[in-house]
Amino acid sequence: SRKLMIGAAQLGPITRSETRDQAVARMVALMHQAKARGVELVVFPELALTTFFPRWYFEDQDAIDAFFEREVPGPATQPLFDTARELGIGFYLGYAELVDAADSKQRYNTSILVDGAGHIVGKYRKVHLPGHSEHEPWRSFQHLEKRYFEPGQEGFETWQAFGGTVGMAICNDRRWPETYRMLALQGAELMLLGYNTPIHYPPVPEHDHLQGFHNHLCMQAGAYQNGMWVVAVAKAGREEGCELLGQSCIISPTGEIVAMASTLGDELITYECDLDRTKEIRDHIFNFSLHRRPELYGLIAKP
Ligand code: CDT
Repeated sequence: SRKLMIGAAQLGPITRSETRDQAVARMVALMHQAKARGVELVVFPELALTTFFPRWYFEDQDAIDAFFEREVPGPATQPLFDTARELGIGFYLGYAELVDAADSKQRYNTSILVDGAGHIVGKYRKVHLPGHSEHEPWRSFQHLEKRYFEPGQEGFETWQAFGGTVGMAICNDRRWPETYRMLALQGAELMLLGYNTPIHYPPVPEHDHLQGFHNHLCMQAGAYQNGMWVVAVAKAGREEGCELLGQSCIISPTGEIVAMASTLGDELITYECDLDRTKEIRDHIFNFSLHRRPELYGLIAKP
């Protein structure tokens, strides 16, 4: 067996006035808790350094860019890297990335994977950007990811780290079966994901009571159908008047939830994940090389 002790470090709300230093201090505290519980890898949420700013329409580009990082590690995030090195704990972190070149600027919803020596192992830019790109004043709050971010062009990658093959995804990616399959086809044994999920979905409010169900439904199916561990971590609770789903969880390759957060605040849940358990699924029921029929799946890859 190949056991990896993983911590899912849910964050409670981050207000608009909260500084990056304050958010990072909360994450450093969770890393110390994690160390005391034998954790080797901590997963933080999507856009973990600030409030979930796509809920507001801003015309002033400087106001938008204030939520973005031009460099990571930078002054505010350096303590996360220092703590990783000091404790020998790796982490996944979601943040808004601004690539500020001389003649162009790109903005992505990004996550990085950092090892226990404080080195960046991998970077992922969100592929499935939800929401809308124009201001829609009829909504009680906006979801302007399509306005503020470009979709990642690198797609889904995996990295050799923490004794296994690791993939990353971000929030809305978890609702798409292609995310898991692209990672699994590259051997991912573990998918790490952060999310900010409003309970209220303005276009289809009759689904509001299903947010928790859909969250787990897609990830449990994705874990099982691809035989991999899934670690999914929320920014939760009432943030600037918007209720965000909690229920951060660790899901085994059999699709079972083996650990789940029970609050809407800063909370660490842990589980010792045996990466070899992926074989129970991938050598048998979903043995890709034996049973897949890609010659019949062409439509899936067509626009
Ligand atoms: N952050 C993010 O991707 N949130 C979406 C909200 C629903 S679509 C407006 C999600 O899939 O959880």
